[in-house]
Amino acid sequence: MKKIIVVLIAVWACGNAVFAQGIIPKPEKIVLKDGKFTLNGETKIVRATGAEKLNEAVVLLSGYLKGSCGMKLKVVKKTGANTIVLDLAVKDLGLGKEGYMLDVSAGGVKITANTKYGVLHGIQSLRQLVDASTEIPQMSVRDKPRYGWRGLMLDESRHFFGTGEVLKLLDRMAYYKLNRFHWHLTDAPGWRIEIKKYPKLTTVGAKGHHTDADAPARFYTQADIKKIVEYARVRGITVVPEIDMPGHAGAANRAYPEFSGGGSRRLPDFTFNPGKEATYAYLTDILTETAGLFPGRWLHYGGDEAHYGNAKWLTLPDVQARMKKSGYTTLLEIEHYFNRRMAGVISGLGKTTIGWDEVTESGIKPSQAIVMWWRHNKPEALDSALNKGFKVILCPRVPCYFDFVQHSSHKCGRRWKKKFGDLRGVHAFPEGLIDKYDKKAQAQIMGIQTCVWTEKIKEVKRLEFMTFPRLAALAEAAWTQKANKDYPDFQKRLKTHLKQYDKWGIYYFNPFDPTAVKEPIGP
Ligand code: TNX
Repeated sequence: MKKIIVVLIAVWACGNAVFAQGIIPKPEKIVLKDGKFTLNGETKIVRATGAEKLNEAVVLLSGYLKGSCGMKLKVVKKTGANTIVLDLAVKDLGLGKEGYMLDVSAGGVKITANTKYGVLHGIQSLRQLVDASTEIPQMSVRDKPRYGWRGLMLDESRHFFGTGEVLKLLDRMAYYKLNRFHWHLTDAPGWRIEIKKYPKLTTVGAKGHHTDADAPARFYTQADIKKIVEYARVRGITVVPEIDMPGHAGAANRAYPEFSGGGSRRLPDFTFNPGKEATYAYLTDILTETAGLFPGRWLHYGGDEAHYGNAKWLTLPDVQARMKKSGYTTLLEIEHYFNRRMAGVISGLGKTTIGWDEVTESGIKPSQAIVMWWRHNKPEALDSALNKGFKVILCPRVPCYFDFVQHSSHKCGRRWKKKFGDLRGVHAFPEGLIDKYDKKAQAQIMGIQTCVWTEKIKEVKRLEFMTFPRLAALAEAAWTQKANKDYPDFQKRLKTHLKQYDKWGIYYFNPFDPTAVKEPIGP
């Protein structure tokens, strides 16, 4: 009796809206069938024989179902009725590295994919179905992503959120099949990554944030980072650290002023000194330690906005000497020299460099680096990167920066000549922008990501408000093929997801009722 009550409560807690097409991002193909499969306390999870690589996925799935419905399902070896089977395909399914098949029949659920990444995505689709209802309509789903890079960048220099928030964000990214977490860990207000060789980077550099220069030091220890990287890995997410240079170096320069290249009145000590040999040794040490903490293929070294605060370079003897030696006459040339040299360091560490789109003109090789196109007002920068043969990640301010407002009524957040990133605009991206490129250029586009800059985001409530539900729209923009995108249909599915946000306690913007919650105003 007790068991029945537990199961009944569990079923109720999962909600009762049966909505098969409620999956976001929208799968490539769903064939709905008659009948249902009802998940209950007796359902068992099966990891197919030989698919040892799915052991972690089994644990993940069973945790999700417990979280969603309170059911602690048994994991067994034998397939049978009332089971959820996870399997790796023996023969190529034609769904690439991340695609999957999800079959719901009277006897249960089966998820099959070429790799564990595909199985993980299948699990997220199942999780969304179960979140909507334990009565799952019978269906067969064949799905794969449009782009391989589906990312979110979080700026934790301006304001620091901490391990708990990052883990939550990673889990929500996984829910939406996003697979790259780009971590902006260094900038002027604070240095957030422990580097053992240079302890002052955190004892001094981690003090303060964008709105209070005297706030106590907040940063990630190497142990914290390992935990976060591992949490992400299990969910199929690669963490990409960014150590910004030669600009946005203020926090590091407070700790080690000997490597500062000066700044401007508004941005003091904005740059590293690109003329000093010791700077290169110092930054190489930092990147080497960083590379050791992040097993992923990529290291982001910023490269943006150096001209904002590099006027002092003209007065530094080391820089003058370097310029003379190399025959440079402009600051841009020495900036490019710096970019090339540091990209070489990253290559030497066995990683691929990522830089903001300013690095395109530096003379670095397209085989060595990936460009993130962010200056939406400079479409020529995207043209140039593609022409030169770079692989590119699209994250133009509008509509990809989530520090921009998402609704005309919003008071806090950025706009660019009145433009901002509303939900529809995020969902419609990158159509329109990329149509003019030929096949070859389009194939160089690795994917898209949002960047959550946090000058005006200090509290978790505001972080959530700016991120949700736009993250769902971004995920669909990155995953779903153009021909399959349908905004009204997305809105319908999103309604189910907003209910899920309520259960999770997310403070989100409700596009169907813009005054439902108060806009949290940032600093
Ligand atoms: C530009 S994007 C920046 C960031 C700011 C952001 C605010 C980029 C490469 N640089 O430093 O935080 O705008 O929207």
